[in-house]
Amino acid sequence: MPRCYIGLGSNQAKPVEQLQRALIALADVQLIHLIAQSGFYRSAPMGPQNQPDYVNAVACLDTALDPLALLDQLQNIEQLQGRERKAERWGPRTLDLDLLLYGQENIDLPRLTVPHYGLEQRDFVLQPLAELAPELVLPNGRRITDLLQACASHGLQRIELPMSE
Ligand code: A4P
Ligand code: MG
Repeated sequence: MPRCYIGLGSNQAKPVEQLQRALIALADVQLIHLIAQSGFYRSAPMGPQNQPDYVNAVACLDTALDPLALLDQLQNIEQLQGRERKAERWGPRTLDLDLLLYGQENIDLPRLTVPHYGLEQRDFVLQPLAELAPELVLPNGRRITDLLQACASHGLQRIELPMSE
C-alpha cells in the first residue's frame, strides 16, 4: 500500500478541534490506515493578512484507495466540517485537507496534482512533515530537510496540547 501524507490546516471555528476531528474522521475511513500524526503548529497566514492565524499538521497513512478515491474522502471530510469554498484565494477556512504525497507518484489530473504544488515552499507543511519523516525524499529527488532549511518562515510555533501524545 502506498504511504501517503496529508496536510491539515484550519483558521476558523476552533482550529485545534477541527484538526482533531479530521484526524478521527480520517482514521475511520475504510481502507485508510492512519500511521502517525505530527504535532500541531500555529502559523501566520500565507496570503491575505486580514485573517486569523492557522493551525497546521500533517498525517501519515497507508491506503488501498486510489488517489482520486482518497481525494474524494478528503473533500467529504472537509464538507462534513462545514467547509465553504469561496472565491478569495487563500482565504480563511474551517478545514483544508491537501494530499501532499501519494507514495512516490507524480499525478497530473484536472482534479489532482501530486506532489501538492505548495509543498516545497511552505514551512507549515515541511516542518510537520520533517517531524514525521525526516528521511523523506520527494519524487524529484529533493530532501524534505533541505527544503525546510531553504524555506521562508511563517513564524511556526508548536502548540502544546494538554490531552494528546
Ligand atoms: N487539488 C489539486 N491537487 C490537490 C491536492 N494535492 N490535494 C484540487 C487537494 N486538492 C487538490 O482546492 C481546490 C482544488 O484543488 C480541489 O477541488 C482539488 O480538486 P480547495 O481546497 O478547494 O482550494 P484551496 O485550498 O482554497 O486552494 P489552494 O490554492 O489549494 O489553497 P492552499 O494552497 O491549500 O492554501 N496559511 C497558513 N499559515 N496555513 C495554511 O494552511 N492555507 C491556505 C490555503 C492559505 N494560507 C495558509 C494556509
Ligand atoms: Mg486545499
